[in-house]
Parts: sequence; C-alpha cells; structure tokens
Amino acid sequence: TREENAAPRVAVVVCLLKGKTVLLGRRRSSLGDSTFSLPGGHLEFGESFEECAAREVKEETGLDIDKEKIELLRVTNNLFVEEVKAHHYVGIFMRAVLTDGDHREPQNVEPNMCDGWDWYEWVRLPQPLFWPLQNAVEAGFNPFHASP
Ligand code: 8DG
Ligand code: MG
Ligand code: MG
Repeated sequence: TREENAAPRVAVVVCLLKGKTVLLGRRRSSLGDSTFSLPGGHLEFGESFEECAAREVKEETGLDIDKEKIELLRVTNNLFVEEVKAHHYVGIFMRAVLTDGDHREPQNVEPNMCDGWDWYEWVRLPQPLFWPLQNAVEAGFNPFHASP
C-alpha cells in the first residue's frame, strides 16, 4: 500500500565508465526484476552523494572508484506506481571512473540481487533496461557527454 512507502527515498546510482563502456548488471529484485541497471542504492543518513556512490559500487561489485573524480550528472524523480507497493525515488545519477591503474573486473558480490556485472557501450545497451534508466536514456541522458 501507499502508506508503507509514504516518504520518497533518495537513491544514488553510478555511471561507472571504463573507456567507451559503462557497467551494468541484471537485477534480481522485486523492483525491476531481470532488467539491466546501474550499481547504486539508498543514501544513508549523513552520507554525501560521493560517499554513497563509492560505498554502493564497492558493496555490489568489489570495485574502488576514484573519489576525486565522482561527479553529479543528473537528478530524476521516479514514481513506481504499477508495483504491488508504490515506490517514490529521487534518483541521483553520478559519474565515476575506477581508481588509476585498477584493471580488476567486477565481482558479483550480491548474487541474490544481481545476475552479474558487465561493461557495455552506450550505443549497444542491453535490453530491457531498468525503467528509470530507460526513461533517462529516452530523455537524452548520456553519461559520456553529460557535463555536471
Ligand atoms: P541498498 O540496500 O544497498 O541501499 O539498496 P539496493 O538494494 O542496492 O537498492 P537498488 O534497488 O539497487 O537501488 C535503490 C533504488 O534506486 C531502486 O530501487 C530505484 C532507484 N534507481 C533508479 N535508477 C536506478 C539504476 O539505474 N540502478 C539502481 N540500482 N537503482 C536505481 O531510479
Ligand atoms: Mg543496488
Ligand atoms: Mg546496494
């Protein structure tokens, strides 16, 4: 019911770029199951967007992002009303790169929440994308061109 999710939540999602590619994983979740989404999650009390971005990427992929190079790209307002429970997220899209000289591959640290991570070119994004990401793409969002 609406009551259970009465307050909007803040979600920080990370466009982790490597060369011409961005990191996406297929979700295992009641929200957007089987769709491809960016690493990310809920902003915790007291966190900066940058801290949240680095923490979620680490928790979900094991990768370390360069904390000096995290940038805010876009803010979106996402209402999921078709779900069993309604959800309302303010999505904070960040851009990040790996720490210098890091050539490790992402690990699927939370296999119950994700099928695995891989790098994709923006012009060859996998389908279907998680709905809020699809919306941003359709609105012209491109983390390779966006300026903060
Ligand atoms: P947490 O417990 O680790 O904090 O959260 P999570 O389990 O990692 O949450 P999530 O579902 O991955 O992300 C939180 C919400 O962020 C998600 O339910 C909806 C919103 N969100 C968007 N766009 C995207 C996106 O591209 N990727 C992810 N992961 N979440 C997104 O609006
Ligand atoms: Mg997540
Ligand atoms: Mg998470």
